[in-house]
Amino acid sequence: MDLKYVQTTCPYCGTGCTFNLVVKDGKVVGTAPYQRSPVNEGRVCPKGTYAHEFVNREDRLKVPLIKKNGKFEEATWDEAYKLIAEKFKGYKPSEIAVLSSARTSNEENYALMKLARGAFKTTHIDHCARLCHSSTVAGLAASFGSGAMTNSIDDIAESKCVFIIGSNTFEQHPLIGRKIMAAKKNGGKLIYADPRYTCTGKQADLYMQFKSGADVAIFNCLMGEIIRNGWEDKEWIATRAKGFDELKEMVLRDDYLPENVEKISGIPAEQLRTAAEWIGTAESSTLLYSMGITQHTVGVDNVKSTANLQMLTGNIGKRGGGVNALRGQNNVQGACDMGALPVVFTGYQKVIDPAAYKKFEDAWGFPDGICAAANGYEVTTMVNVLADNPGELKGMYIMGENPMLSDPDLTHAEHAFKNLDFLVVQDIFLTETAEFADVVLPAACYAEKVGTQTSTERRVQMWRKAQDPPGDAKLDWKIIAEVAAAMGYADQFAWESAEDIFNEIAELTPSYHGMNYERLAKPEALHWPCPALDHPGTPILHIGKCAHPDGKGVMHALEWKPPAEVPDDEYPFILTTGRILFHWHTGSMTRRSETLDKEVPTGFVEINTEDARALGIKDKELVRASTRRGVIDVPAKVTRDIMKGVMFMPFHFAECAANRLTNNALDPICKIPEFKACAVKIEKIQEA
Ligand SMILES: Nc1nc2c(c(=O)[nH]1)N[C@H]1C(S)=C(S)[C@@H](COP(=O)(O)OP(=O)(O)OC[C@H]3O[C@@H](n4cnc5c(=O)[nH]c(N)nc54)[C@H](O)[C@@H]3O)O[C@H]1N2
Ligand SMILES: Nc1nc2c(c(=O)[nH]1)N[C@H]1C(S)=C(S)[C@@H](COP(=O)(O)OP(=O)(O)OC[C@H]3O[C@@H](n4cnc5c(=O)[nH]c(N)nc54)[C@H](O)[C@@H]3O)O[C@H]1N2
Ligand code: SF4
Ligand SMILES: [Mo]
Repeated sequence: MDLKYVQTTCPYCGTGCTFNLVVKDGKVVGTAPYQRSPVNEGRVCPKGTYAHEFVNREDRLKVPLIKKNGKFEEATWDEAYKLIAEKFKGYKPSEIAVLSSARTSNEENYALMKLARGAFKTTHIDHCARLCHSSTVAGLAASFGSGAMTNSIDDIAESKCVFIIGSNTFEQHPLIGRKIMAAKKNGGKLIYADPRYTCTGKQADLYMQFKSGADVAIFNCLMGEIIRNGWEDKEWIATRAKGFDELKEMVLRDDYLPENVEKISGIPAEQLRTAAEWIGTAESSTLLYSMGITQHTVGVDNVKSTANLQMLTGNIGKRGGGVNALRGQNNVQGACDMGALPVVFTGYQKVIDPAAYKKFEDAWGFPDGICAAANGYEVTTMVNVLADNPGELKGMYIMGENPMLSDPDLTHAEHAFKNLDFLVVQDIFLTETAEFADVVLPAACYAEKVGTQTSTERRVQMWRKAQDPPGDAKLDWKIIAEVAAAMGYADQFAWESAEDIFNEIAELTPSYHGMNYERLAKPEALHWPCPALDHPGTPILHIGKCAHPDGKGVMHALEWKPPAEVPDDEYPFILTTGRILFHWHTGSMTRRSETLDKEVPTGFVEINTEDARALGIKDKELVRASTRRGVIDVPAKVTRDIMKGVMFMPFHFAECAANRLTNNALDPICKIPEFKACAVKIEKIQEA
């Protein structure tokens, strides 16, 4: 048989595994191991194994669609471009909003950022990082001066104590899970804190179960214990940190004594003492977190707390240490790096910094200038503005996001999107959001592209083309360049390849400056910052000094605050939401993957066994879940693995969408919604 093997990077999570796509007669038919990647060494999780299954699905988008009288009709690319250009030229820049995509490459995010700021001249560009790690970007930047995972994935295996809080690593970053097992084999201890006894928790040496929303109290308690026992790293604090005295005063308060934090969190005081001892006395201790920490109205405080603990114990800028924020989507790190955020150009160069602004204005050379030198709206603000001030935003361009299932409080989000005058959605499938669009543009998927993506450990790796896109579907960056040309900006988007775009990025972005396709094609690729062609890249950040101008790390004294909505008589349980191993977000790809869909065909709500008994609910029974925002019917999954009083629901399933229930209360700094805690009522469905 004539098979071709094309090395590429996984299109799902931020771990950044490499595998081969198997190609037969010009079509992708399977995946096969690629042994030389230092990240996954030939292994992948189920999503990687079956990452070919959605690629050639019949229902891939193949032609542009234009909605006429409420119905989609097939159109030519020229008709679609003409309509888009006409509409967007008719709006003021401030009336246009753009959502970029952590599913697409760096080159495509850069192209869309340039389209937004250069051609549409709007400041309103953002993407799903807002719903994900915006707390990390804000919190770690305040602590260290830079908002990324500090150490490499490989480095986790060297740690003598791995503390995981708010990350179900074995299901959501499975190949990072392997490094945790390696650390255990090397004699490291594993501490796991989560409201659910997940498969990650089942590997732990110490498991602490707690009520969603107690994180800052837990961190303050651990730090109080460490200081009371003299386990803090006095030298690190004296030479590298600011703010220790205030932090110390806060965490030593009686409120944060283990017995008191037991009352807030439900974790037995003895377990808190043990955790503090293991973290405080280990030769090296790493901290891993993800959405359990970030998706709260106190998300930024939670993130700063992780940094506080790691600085206190001298675990920053050190092998086997670090604050390892596990980034979610395959290229969410890259989408942020590329400036698909409302406040920065590439490499976090601020739009309001006159020097950075001039640099991009000059380099891009738009004859009529670029966007205002001002900050734009975050995703969550866009939705609120649409709902509350109809007419303020009129046109929206969405590439590779599905907010009509991933946004909090979907009833509110739908009401908001209905207030748009004109919506363009560029996707690979007709998603819930695409159904809302006026124009749908069919895009090529990862298997059809050349490009780069940046994994959670800041490693920039390549996608390689294995087959042609279906029908008339086009590369995302090509579509963007052609929209720009239709608006009269062909010269600024005259790229011939993704590599041309990458070279433009490298030119304008100090942390990517030393990268090019030749260097990135090597199996180990490069970690940013990589400022020069002879620079080897930077697997570990903050060695010797932090990224703040004075080189110091900043400790923050933080008080614990409860979630925006807490249980009461009417809504007596805490609802938390998240993910499962076999599915991806809004299911657009995994629910179209036969093997994955068969594993878990629909949603569920996890209910503690005792709570279920009190409610008279049996396993697999359809129950009604309601919050102040919505009602859904969903099968119950009765389990001892979830804390009493807490319910968990994955958000992958449109037919029982968790986001009908969630709360769009936001963190005041980073504007992330509180996906991880709201108040819910669960009832038996009474037969009619
Ligand atoms: N299979 C799969 N993998 C994925 C994804 C996917 O959709 N499917 N998505 C990717 C993306 S974009 C992301 S951002 C990551 C997310 O990766 P994770 O953050 O690991 O995933 P989640 O399930 O959202 O939440 C993690 C854990 O937080 C716990 N939790 C709930 N409430 C709280 C709380 O108040 N405090 C704390 N500390 N923990 C709490 C939940 O019980 C859950 O086990 O996963 C990535 N990987
Ligand atoms: N309740 C609840 N809600 C949540 C969360 C939670 O924990 N709980 N987590 C939040 C988080 S962390 C995240 S990251 C968001 C994710 O939210 P979204 O980003 O909205 O979710 P996805 O399903 O990943 O959407 C990506 C879209 O990109 C399309 N796509 C894939 N590849 C390509 C491509 O190459 N080109 C183009 N043009 N399109 C492509 C897919 O078909 C899909 O429609 O959800 C958030 N929502
Ligand atoms: S761990 Fe993540 S990157 Fe690796 S195969 Fe699984 S989904 Fe893909
Ligand atoms: Mo995410």
